[in-house]
Amino acid sequence: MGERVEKARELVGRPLALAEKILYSHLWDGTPTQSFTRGKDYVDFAPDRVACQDATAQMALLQFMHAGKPKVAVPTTVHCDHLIQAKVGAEADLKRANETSNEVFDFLESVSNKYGIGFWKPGAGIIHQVVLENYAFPGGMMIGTDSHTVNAGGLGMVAIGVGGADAVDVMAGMAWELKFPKLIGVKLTGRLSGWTAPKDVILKVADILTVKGGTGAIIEYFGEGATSMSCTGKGTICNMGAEVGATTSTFGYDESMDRYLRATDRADVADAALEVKEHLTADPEVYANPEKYFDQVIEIDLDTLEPHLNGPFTPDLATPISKMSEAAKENDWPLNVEVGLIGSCTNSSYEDISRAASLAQQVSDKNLKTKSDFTITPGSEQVRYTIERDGFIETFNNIGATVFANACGPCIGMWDRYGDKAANGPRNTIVHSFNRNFAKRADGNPNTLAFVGSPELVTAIAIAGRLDFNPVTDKLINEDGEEVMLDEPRGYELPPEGFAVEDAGYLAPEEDGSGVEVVVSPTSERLQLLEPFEPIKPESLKGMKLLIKAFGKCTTDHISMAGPWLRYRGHLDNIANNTLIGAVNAYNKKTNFVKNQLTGEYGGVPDTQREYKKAAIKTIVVGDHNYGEGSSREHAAMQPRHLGVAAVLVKSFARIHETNLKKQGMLALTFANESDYDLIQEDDTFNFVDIEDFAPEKPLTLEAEHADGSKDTIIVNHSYNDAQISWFKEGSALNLIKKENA
Ligand code: MIC
Ligand code: SF4
Repeated sequence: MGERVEKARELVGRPLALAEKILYSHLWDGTPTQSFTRGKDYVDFAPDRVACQDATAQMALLQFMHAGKPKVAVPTTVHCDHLIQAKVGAEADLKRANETSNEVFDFLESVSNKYGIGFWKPGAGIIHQVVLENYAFPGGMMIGTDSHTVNAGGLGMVAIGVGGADAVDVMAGMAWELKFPKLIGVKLTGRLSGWTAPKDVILKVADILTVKGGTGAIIEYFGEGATSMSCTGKGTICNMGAEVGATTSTFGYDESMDRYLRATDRADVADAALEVKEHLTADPEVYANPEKYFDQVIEIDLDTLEPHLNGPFTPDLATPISKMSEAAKENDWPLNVEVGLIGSCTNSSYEDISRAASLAQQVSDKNLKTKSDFTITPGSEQVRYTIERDGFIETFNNIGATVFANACGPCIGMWDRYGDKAANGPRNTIVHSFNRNFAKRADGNPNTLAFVGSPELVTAIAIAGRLDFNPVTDKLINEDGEEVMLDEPRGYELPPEGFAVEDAGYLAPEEDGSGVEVVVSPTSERLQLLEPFEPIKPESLKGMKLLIKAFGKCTTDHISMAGPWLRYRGHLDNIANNTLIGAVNAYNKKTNFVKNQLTGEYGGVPDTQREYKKAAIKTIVVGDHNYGEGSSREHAAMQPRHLGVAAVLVKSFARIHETNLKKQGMLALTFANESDYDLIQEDDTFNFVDIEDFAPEKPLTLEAEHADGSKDTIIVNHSYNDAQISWFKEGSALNLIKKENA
């Protein structure tokens, strides 16, 4: 690493930030030979590891099976966490998941075994927590098929969320391409104390940057406030960097990381890191004069930072807790909090749980009664086992908590809160320490307002039962009718008696997996082998129809909803039946109700699109800013592709989704002139007039023919390079890999 960093410093001709050191020391070609322009140059990288979770691994591995390789080229793991529904509690829920999803778990286990992939069984924990505990290491680079892979930045990595097709590149031993990111520096002055937690740092950053402000950038945190914070707290901040669209976030190596590595049984990694520690943080000049080296600098003073709640429906709508009373009144947010949920991949460290437990303990100490329901989803079996040993689970049980399985559960709609009545559920408020709060995300109910806060604040609010409870200033009335205040949360950075676990839930693959058979039943409704996509022919890009013009926020949850649909993640044709059903039609403001131009009738998006497909007519999807925000799920690209959508034209894209569209051989385009979005009409027919000249940095021309015979010419931009244009021409990136390996 040292040699490569020195070479990079020489080529770039100035001191380097940590992110640059990691990027330049992971070039596919080895030692750097040129300096790259941030935000412009596409660069080939060689990540050290890959991680996949069950909901995305199915598609990733189905694609990998086509790559023609006997084994994965870099260490890879699969984690079963998303497919476990939270309903009653850990034990029963896990049992049910093992019954209902055994076909998928068996598939993932056998593919892992065959191709040399480490397998983490259902119940072992959530991918990002397990990665932080076992695999993340300072100065490393990894990719993962989940947007919150960025969590590993807490241990000083550059860890990036990608679609499955990107993971296939790396697993197949090929380079992984990324546009060299821009750099945002966040200087943390002061220190966290009292009620303020690491979560509040990222809630504040989300307020400043908004859901798209980090797009194309790596956020690097530094300053006294960074080094004085725990490693797992850093993980939380990096985790939620996905919510501002950042490529990833990271922190320089410090003693908190050393402590965490040693506590998680990796003294060897800590020792190795110490030997190269000057390369595991930025050059001193960079943090001394950040404005000179970063594209943007943000400063946050932790001494004055207040606890925040972000939401509802978007993670960047930040309200400091002291302003919540006013904000809730103004917006008519229900003040009664029905459920407080802590845990998830974002916030389930020993520190988080112990601090939350110190509040739960005060319920009995001060003779209070917890007003809201309360749930905990531990991030890993190791954390769960340790907090149980240390009595915290009992403390939570005493306030009537439900402990869900070590899995995603309520964070991704796998929360059976309303049975089959979710769609028309009542208007209500919940608070959680997860990361996303898009409509319907937790419980499928469009009328649930979810607010994101630290586990400490969520616990305090659940005790009080009110959204506007400010534990810093407000009193509670206890069961004796006395006024009491909650003491500030207290906890432990790491378990004083060390971590412990009986069965962490890991299965190592066989040394030689060539004999392992992978079976996919042709009649399965959960799994379906993939058929290669046919290239989109230039002729078919004339006479296209509009499928939907999406209005406002259109996240991957709107394009390919999770929750009940997670069960079809391995079956492209079945999951395609949810395509864009959450997107709001700009012409009637309804969801899943679009005009079929062939019949003039209105119907659901997937059905309408299947009609176009039958008639061999390609379609186009139009959208607003940050289209495809959120998840890494490539289903959001593969489903429209499978159904015959050829182009997605928007004001701007979220990074992973844009790449996913390109990888699947589609056209991902942006309006050169944003206001042209308004020119698109419901009955339009589209012609790409110069697609034959598709070339890097050359805009394309789209003609929109309106029903009255008039026409508009719309100039559209794209960010394809030569290689990506060949994905389009071959039908998909995978088709190209297959051709090259044939
Ligand atoms: C999420 O948090 O949205 C998910 C579910 O973890 C997704 C992955 C998926 O859709 O399977 C993500 O963040 O990438
Ligand atoms: Fe799972 Fe939620 Fe984390 Fe996504 S954000 S990995 S759904 S816990």
